[in-house]
Formats: sequence, C-alpha cells, structure tokens
Amino acid sequence: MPKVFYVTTPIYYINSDPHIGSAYTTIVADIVARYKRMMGYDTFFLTGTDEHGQHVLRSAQSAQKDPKDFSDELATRFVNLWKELGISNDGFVRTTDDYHIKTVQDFFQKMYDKGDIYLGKYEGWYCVNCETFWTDKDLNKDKLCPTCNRPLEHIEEENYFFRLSRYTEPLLKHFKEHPDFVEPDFRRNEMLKILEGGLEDVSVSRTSFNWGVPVPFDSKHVVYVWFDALINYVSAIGYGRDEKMFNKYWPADVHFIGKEINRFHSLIWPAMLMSVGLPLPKKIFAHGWLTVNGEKISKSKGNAVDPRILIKAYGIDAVKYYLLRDIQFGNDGDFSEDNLIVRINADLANDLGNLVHRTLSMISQNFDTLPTPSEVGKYDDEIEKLTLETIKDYFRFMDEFKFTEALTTVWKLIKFGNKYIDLTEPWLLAHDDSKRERLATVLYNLSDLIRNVAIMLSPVMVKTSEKIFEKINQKFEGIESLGWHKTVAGVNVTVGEPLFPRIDIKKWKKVINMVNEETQKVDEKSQVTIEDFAKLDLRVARIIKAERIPKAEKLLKLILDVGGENRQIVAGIAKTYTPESLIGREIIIIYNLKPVKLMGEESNGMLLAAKDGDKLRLLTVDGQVETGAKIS
Ligand code: ME8
Repeated sequence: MPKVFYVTTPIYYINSDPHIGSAYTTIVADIVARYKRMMGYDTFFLTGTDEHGQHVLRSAQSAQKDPKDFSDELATRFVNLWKELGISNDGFVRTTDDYHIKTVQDFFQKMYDKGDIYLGKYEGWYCVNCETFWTDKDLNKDKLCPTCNRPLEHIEEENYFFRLSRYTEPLLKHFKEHPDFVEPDFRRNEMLKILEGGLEDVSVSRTSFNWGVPVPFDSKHVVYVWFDALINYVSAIGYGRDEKMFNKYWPADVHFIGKEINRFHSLIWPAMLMSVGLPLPKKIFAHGWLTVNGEKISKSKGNAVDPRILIKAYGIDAVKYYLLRDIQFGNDGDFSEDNLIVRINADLANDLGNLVHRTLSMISQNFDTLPTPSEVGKYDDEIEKLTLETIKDYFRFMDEFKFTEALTTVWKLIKFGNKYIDLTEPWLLAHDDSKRERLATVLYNLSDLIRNVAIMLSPVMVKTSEKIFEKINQKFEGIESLGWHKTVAGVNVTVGEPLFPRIDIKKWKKVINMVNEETQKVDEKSQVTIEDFAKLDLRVARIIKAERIPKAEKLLKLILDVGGENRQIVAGIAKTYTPESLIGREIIIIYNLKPVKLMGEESNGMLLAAKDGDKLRLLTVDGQVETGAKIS
C-alpha cells in the first residue's frame, strides 16, 4: 500500500486581501506537504476560497458588482499569490464551483434524511464578519463579536437546524479515544470543556439573502456559509463523484487552521461527518495568531502587509525560515521585521552562508574536484554522530509539526560545521603537503554535512536547497540521500556568490514601516493652507457615458454632466470599474485642472478616488446632489 497524506488549509474568505497572517497557514501546510512528498508519501495538499455568505455578498454590493463576478476576480488574487509564494498545492477549491455546490446539497440531503436537520426559528446575534451565530450567553455587556470585536446584528429568521446536541456523547468518546485529535493540547482542552457542557443544535441555513447554495428541498433557504465551507474538505477530493480518489485520501491527515475557527473544525465538522457516516479527520491543528510588530493585523494600521512586499525585500526562503524558526507553531507569535533581519544576518548569512562559502572556496583553492575522504581523524566521529543524530531528531520534530525545534536542530549541525572548520584548521593543512589526505577528508566531511543540511531544509527553503545542490554538484534523490558519506566525490563544485548577502543595518529600510509612513506621515513642508485648498475647484459630476480607450488597459474615457455642461475626462480606473458599471454615478472632480491629452484624448479635469491596494474606489457624495455643486 503506498503511503498517503492529505493536508488542508482553511479556505479563505475572498473579500479581504491575503496578508502575512493568512499566508502563514498556507506556508506551513506547504512545508508539511513538501516534507511528506520527500518522505515518499502520495500527498494531496488542498487550499481554496470561501465565496458565499453575507459578508462576501455585502462586499460585492458595495463594489457594485455581481457576487459571482466579484468572487471570480478576488479568487484569482489568492491563486496568483500562492503561485508567487511557490506554494505547491495540488487542489484549489472554490465554494462557487459546480461540483462543490452539488456535494453540499447531497451532504445536506443525507443529513436531512437521517433526521438530523429540522426547521426552526433562529433568534439571536450574528457576526457578518466572522459569519458566526452568537447567543446572549456568549456575549459580554458590549455585545461585540467575541472573535473579532465588531458590532453584531440581531436576526430573527426561519432556519434549518442541525441536531448537533445528538453528537455530544459520540464526540466525547472520540476525543477520549483519540487524544491527538485536536492539537495543541490546550486547544483540545478548550474543546473538551465545551463538549462537557453539552452541545446545542446549530442553525445551518439562512433566508434573508440568497448568495449561497440552495437547500435542496427548500429553495427559500441557502445553506449556512460555514456548513457549505467545511464540506470543501471532502468535495475537493471527489466525495460522491470520484470514489477512488476520495477513498484514497480521506480521512484527512491534518486540517491546519487558526485558533478562532477551532470550534467549527473540531466539533461541528466531525459531527457533520458522523451524521453522514464518514470517518473523521485524523488531526485538527489549531495554531495561534500572528501579530505584526506587536500589533493585531489590520488594514488601518498599515500592517496587513502583502506577503509579496516582504518576499520582494527579503526573499521567500528567508521569510519562511524566519516564520517557522521564530514563531513556535501552535502559539501566538509576533512577526517582527527586526527579528527577521537578525535571523537573516546571523543564521542565514553567517552560519549557513559562511559554512557553504568557506567549504567550497577551500575545495576550489586546493583541489580540482570534490575530494575523496581517506581516513577517520580527530573530530570526524563527532561530525558523523551529530549528523546522524540530527537526521533522527529532524524526522521526529517534523512529524510532530515542531518546526522551531526541527530547524534549531539543523542549525546545531550547521554551527558544528563552522566549529569543525575552526577545530581542524584546513588552512594550516593546506600548507603542508603531508596533510593533503587529511585536508581532503575534512573538506569531504564538510560537503557531506552541507548536503545533509540541504536535504533537511528542502521543504522549508526550496530555492536555497536547490542552490546548494547545484554548488556541490549532487543529485537530490529525496530522503534516500540522507545519511553519512553519501556525497559523490570527484565532481566539479561551484563557489559562486554567497547564499545570503548580509543586510547592512545602516542602509536598511523597513518595508512594514514604509507602508505606515506612506499612509500616516505628514511632515510640515507638505502641509497646505486653507488658501491653497481654495484654489481647487472641486465639483459634483454625473457620468453619462463611459468607454474604453483602445490600447490603454487602465484608461476610460468619460463624458460627464457638470451642472448642465458636458465635459470629457480620461480616468485611470479601467482595472477596477467596467464602463457599464459607471453610468449614472455621481463623482467628485477637480474642475479647474489644466486640460491635458492622454492617449490622444482630451482630459478636462480629474476624478477623485481612494486607493485600496491596487484597487480604486470612486469618491462620491452622500445622497443625491445637483451636478455642478461645489465642494468646500
Ligand atoms: O475563517 N495569524 O476564513 P479567513 C495567523 N473562510 N493566522 C491567520 C491570521 C493571523 N493574524 N489571520 C488569518 C475563514 N489567519 C473561513 C474558513 S474553512 C472551512 C473556512 C489564517 O479568510 C488562519 O488560518 O477569515 C485563520 O484560521 C484563517 O486565516 C482565517 O481565514
């Protein structure tokens, strides 16, 4: 039987841009998937997007877009980001995919047929941001969402309910019989406590909007977005569609999630699976939350950093190494750019980079090719023993998702490599012809250590590992190549550039602060007086015609009504707005801007828009105003 491994991330809501926090789970899952593949497992790694529900619907409405078009546009951002981050997912599920919708309906029907779904009335609180129902007893006096602290909405709806209460005992039994079902331990205990208090039935449909999967036997209802979303874990691997694939991968080996969605994954999802008679996932790992420079991640603080910015500045391998090494997986942790730099300079440039560079330089200075070892000398037993011990510990830690420990153990070996150079003093051996064989042994041992390090790092630092393999001219043959003295001697090596250039602290500019500075810093020189402002003639205008300009992807030609006068302007908004969606909108323009020609078209004024990442949002007025009205 081939070894099989199935790993998942949450499917992300499309209405917020991915940031370093959401990238974190995907990066971890990617590392685990790569590690398992290396260990010879037939691995399926799934991620995707969660596209139904009230929150997405409202975001689509405020962007004046059809929710499906909106979803198509935003889901692409996630697909592209994961590509840029080198994420090796095998599947990408979207909850608006037809096969998923059908699976959700079949699943719901099965639960209904089993007698686990009944019609009732829901009266209580709802957090649109988290798509979560809350009862009075969950709330404190502020009546804010216990997860995200946002205001809640009171709803009264006819809903279908899932008899979750029926599953309290079976779940308790499962938790007791499978002590590793939920990790870390403290997260498991939180779930046990809820279970011991008894589960209540939960609402699983909505009637006040229709952006969702229709309940198969009652089209007034759409399936509750969480219920719909959880089913992604089975729909994406062929449940009810491709039994061969489904039976191969299900049950999942691990669902990686953030701590705030543990209840859905560790209580509701398992009960849903029990209801339809499917085995439960082997493990749910609920990790902690990342803050950025000590602050909760939020757009307004300017720290919801697009991971691409970090990767551009520091490289993907350094960012991944830092995240896994410094943040103890499972606990909350802080993404600090200062600490990232420390890791880059100390661990990557100094320890690893120097070890590789020194070893290869000495080989190329003293030998034509990678030399052959001849005898075991002083410190050689130690380097061999430590390499073999490191490999053993590395497996144990990686299997337990203890990434900090796995990397720390590899770094102990790297540091020993540097110490071995200091102890064996190859530069002295090089000056004595009678020590040539000893020199060859030392340099071979070092190359072998480096090769083992590169294999162990490969799931985390894909590019670095490939570069090392190229430099020492070895073939990467997966896990089989781990072990002492498996390096092929007699090959040409390449010294090349150091793997990680040191970052010069004096010249270094923080990328996270740059975002803050851009949005927040107003220095005195850039302040304006009221007279300066009065020079601008700002007016309300209505768009009466809009069309694309051939060969200009960003530009639209707009004809405006400004107090009865027709004006033409050219605006760079074609990436956010279609011409049709603009007709009739009231916008704000600078009326007295000097006319210019853009792509051969006259632009007589300029519209105002807010920048939101790479999207633009038109400035408009609150309520209907006569066109031509002045703004002051
Ligand atoms: O909850 N630190 O989607 P979501 C660490 N659609 N991880 C973070 C993080 C942070 N600051 N911020 C986000 C949903 N995450 C549902 C899931 S699954 C069937 C449906 C990660 O877009 C973490 O994994 O709000 C968290 O659980 C997830 O993103 C939430 O993503």
